[in-house]
Amino acid sequence: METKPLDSNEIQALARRLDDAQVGVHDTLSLADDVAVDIDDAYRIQESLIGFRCGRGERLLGVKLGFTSKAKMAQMGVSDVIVGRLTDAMCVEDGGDVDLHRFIHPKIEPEIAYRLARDVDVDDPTVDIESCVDAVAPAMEIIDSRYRDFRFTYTDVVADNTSAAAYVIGPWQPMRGVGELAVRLEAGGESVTGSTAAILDDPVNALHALLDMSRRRQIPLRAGDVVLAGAATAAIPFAAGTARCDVEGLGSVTVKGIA
Ligand code: OOG
Ligand code: MG
Repeated sequence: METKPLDSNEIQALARRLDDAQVGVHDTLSLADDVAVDIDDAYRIQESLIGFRCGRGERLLGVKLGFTSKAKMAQMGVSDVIVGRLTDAMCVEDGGDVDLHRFIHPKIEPEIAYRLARDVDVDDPTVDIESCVDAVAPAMEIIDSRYRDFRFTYTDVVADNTSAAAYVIGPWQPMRGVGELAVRLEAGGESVTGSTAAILDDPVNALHALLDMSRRRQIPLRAGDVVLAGAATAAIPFAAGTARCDVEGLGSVTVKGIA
């Protein structure tokens, strides 16, 4: 379907609708029910939404990839890699508490995090993104789609900053291969197991996917930024109590949901 790009007022209004849903902790319906949004529009809505957050004093701390594993693609019915932004308001310390009232219907998923040691010149075609990474860690992401019942289209979820809500990072280790490590996540009496190989065959490939997306979407990658490579398994509900993720040989990370 050919669509006309949305004008900047339309972009802002849709970003406002998603921002209101997040701040007011209420859901909204698919944007696609009301208006034709193409993928370029969707990233413009995400950018506008992040602008509102930064306008309230939030700081950008990194980026996240979504749908880098088949388990997530199958769970959500979306099969293209997407990118979203992480801010300090989403960062929870390892072992820390997180108030469940912040969220609409949170889920949690096991992730691998990378840390950039230097700025990445995304416009340099010869840049080696792997050499810009100095550390890797086990991590968890709390996702909280602003759409009713987590039902969204590909463009909806991009506009909604890829359902990003919170994240927690375990102990950083010097950068090394994490290509095929067993992963286990436990939360709310449920558990799920998988392998880091589920993330694009090797989470390091998420860095290459990120570089490509960052070039296309003009997303800066800066020294100190965190990169979430995407979930290794489907997400499970995040409920009151401790959630824990163990990654074989890499370490563990916990977070506690407070009702
Ligand atoms: C979208 C976020 C996907 C991942 O790790 O694949 C994501 C969602 O599932 O609501 O963060
Ligand atoms: Mg994720």
